[in-house]
Amino acid sequence: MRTQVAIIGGGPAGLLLSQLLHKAGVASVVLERRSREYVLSRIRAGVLETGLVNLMHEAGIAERMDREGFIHDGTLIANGNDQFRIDFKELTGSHVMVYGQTEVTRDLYEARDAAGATVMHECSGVKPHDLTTDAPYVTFFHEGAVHRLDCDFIAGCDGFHGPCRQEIPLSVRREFEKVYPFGWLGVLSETPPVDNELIYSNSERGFALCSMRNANLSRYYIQCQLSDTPDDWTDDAFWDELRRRIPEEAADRLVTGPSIEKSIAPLRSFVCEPMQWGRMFLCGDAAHIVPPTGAKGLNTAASDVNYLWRALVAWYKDGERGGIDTYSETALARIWKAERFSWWMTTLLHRLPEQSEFDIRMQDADIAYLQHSTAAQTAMAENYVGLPY
Ligand code: RFL
Ligand code: PHB
Repeated sequence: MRTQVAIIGGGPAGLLLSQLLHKAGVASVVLERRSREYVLSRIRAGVLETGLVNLMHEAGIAERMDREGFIHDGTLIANGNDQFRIDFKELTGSHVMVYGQTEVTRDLYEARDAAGATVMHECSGVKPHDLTTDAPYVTFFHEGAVHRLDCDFIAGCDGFHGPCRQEIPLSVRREFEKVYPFGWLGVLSETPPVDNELIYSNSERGFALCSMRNANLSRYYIQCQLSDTPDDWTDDAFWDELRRRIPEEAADRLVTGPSIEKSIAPLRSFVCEPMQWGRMFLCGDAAHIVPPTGAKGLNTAASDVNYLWRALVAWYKDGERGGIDTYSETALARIWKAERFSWWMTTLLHRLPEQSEFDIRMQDADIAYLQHSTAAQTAMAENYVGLPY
């Protein structure tokens, strides 16, 4: 088999890259380890920056998002019962789109199918070879046979646990990591959201987030112990704890119901440098992870895709290799800013096990500054809606 770009990983990064390349006349093959049903059953991010929304338009997959997604012009921040709003529209002229990652992925699969693209599921033993030559290739098992895919370039869109990052020799690879001493317990329920905007809440009992997918589908999170399992939390225990962590007037309005999904995610900040090695380029979670507090996971994957797609198209259409050579540098410059913002939002809003009274006063002062300073709100809003590509 031969293609121009071999894409390892059929999550949002890999599929979006494949679709954008297709629109520009560049061929690709996507190799995914899991079944399509499995990929589509993962409940993850829900907030899209304008940059990603624009890429979806460019990729020709925005129709359902434009119809069913919700534009949010602001968000609510709470500290105990104190609540204030950050007005994205007034402060930045921009907004975010609330539309689930699962829906983005579904729209991408449909577009790839409609274009007759090759997306191979349940591939195992995927391995890139000869990355520092002009003729890289990938080997893998599929339906009981060994396959070889020759290509010009390889995109490693294989998530945090994928094999591509490991191909960068240890002598050049640097990894930066911070693991947070708590997790997020998330619940999806077929109930109307408690507010028409998101509520990020710091409380004495820990962090809580009220989010949504649509008018009758809510997504809620609470900070939990890393040792907790979803089975430790009955639905009633979850709702009780959530009520205690959000402002009273919101707790009074909260509509509860059975959970239709319940999961725990650990929180981590991680960056791998460089993001390219020879003819292989890393995109998304394969290269970096953010804690979900700033809603940046999917959005940083999209910004990598933006740079890589443009660089590859410039190579194929104009023989221009500047974008390819500087991909890692360009992508990392934006990634580190998203890492900083996600770390800051996480530190601002969570209770840490070793936090002293002084640390809590610092957190309170930071939130009060955000509440009363237009400069601080503008900085928060500009990062939340997404820094320019
Ligand atoms: P993905 O979505 O992990 O996709 C990578 C794909 O690569 C496949 N793969 C392989 N394929 C072939 N061969 C191999 N050896 C392979 N190994 C792995 C995987 O099966 C998968 O399909 O990464 P991508 O495309 O970079 O997209 C990034 C986003 O998915 C991610 O940043 C966000 O979802 C992060 N994230 C969240 N972000 C938010 O902004 N808000 C959230 O609420 C939020 N919740 C989450 C999350 C990530 C989670 N993970 C990774 C455990 C909740 C969870 C549980
Ligand atoms: C979500 O809706 O899943 C969501 C929203 C905002 C975040 C994280 C997760 O910061």
